[in-house]
Amino acid sequence: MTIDLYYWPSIQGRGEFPRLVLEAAGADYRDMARLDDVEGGGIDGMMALLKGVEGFPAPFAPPFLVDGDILVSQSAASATYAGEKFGLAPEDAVQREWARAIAITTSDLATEVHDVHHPVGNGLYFEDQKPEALRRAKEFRGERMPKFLKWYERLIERNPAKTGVLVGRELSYADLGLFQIVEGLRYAFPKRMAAIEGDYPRVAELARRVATEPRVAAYLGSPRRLAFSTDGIFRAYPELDGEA
Ligand SMILES: N[C@@H](CCC(=O)N[C@@H](CS)C(=O)NCC(=O)O)C(=O)O
Repeated sequence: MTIDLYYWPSIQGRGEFPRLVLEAAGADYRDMARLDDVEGGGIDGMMALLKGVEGFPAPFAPPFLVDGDILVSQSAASATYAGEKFGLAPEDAVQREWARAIAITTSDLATEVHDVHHPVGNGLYFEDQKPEALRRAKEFRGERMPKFLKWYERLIERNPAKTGVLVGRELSYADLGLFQIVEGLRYAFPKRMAAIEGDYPRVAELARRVATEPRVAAYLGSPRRLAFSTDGIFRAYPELDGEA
């Protein structure tokens, strides 16, 4: 049965976390907000579900998945659901839990990245919160980026399987999330990433490996993969970047 992904049509945003999993798994899915010609598709279809339709809990915000009568909201929960359903998750119960925690931490990091350009309020333009964004960016680049990247690096290093992945033996949705983070940070903070990426060789190698997985590579080269932009979570504002 087809699984439906609901997210804003024109940005990668948080929708990219479940989307990457669906693509990497070769899942039969529909990207609903991009499908104006499908019943229940387009932005109107997404908004209807957000308002609440009979039989579903109304999610607070996209992304969310609809799989038959199951609705899964939150980017981390959606990526987890798709990963576990389509075999891109560890089998072992302990590692399955660990993968879930990694995905939620990745979602926390995405929020921190977003809050660099919107430190005061989501409803304000970046231009209206620039001094605060500059302060936040300095702290994010100096403290938070290295802290998160070091954490991922250690997970790979200390994973007893020694297969270069974050958890378990095989590539999982947790690794796909890290790939998206690395790509996004390279886009939004190119100078900072160039300065520190070499400190996290396992992270860089894992991101490279994800990008060359045949289904992921095909997706990345397709029109389905939207470009990063200054409307998404990761935004390339040069004034927020720096080597230090
Ligand atoms: N923690 C949620 C955050 C969801 C979220 O903030 N979605 C954004 C798009 S990336 C949105 O449309 N938010 C609308 C709102 O917060 O009012 C997740 O990871 O899915």
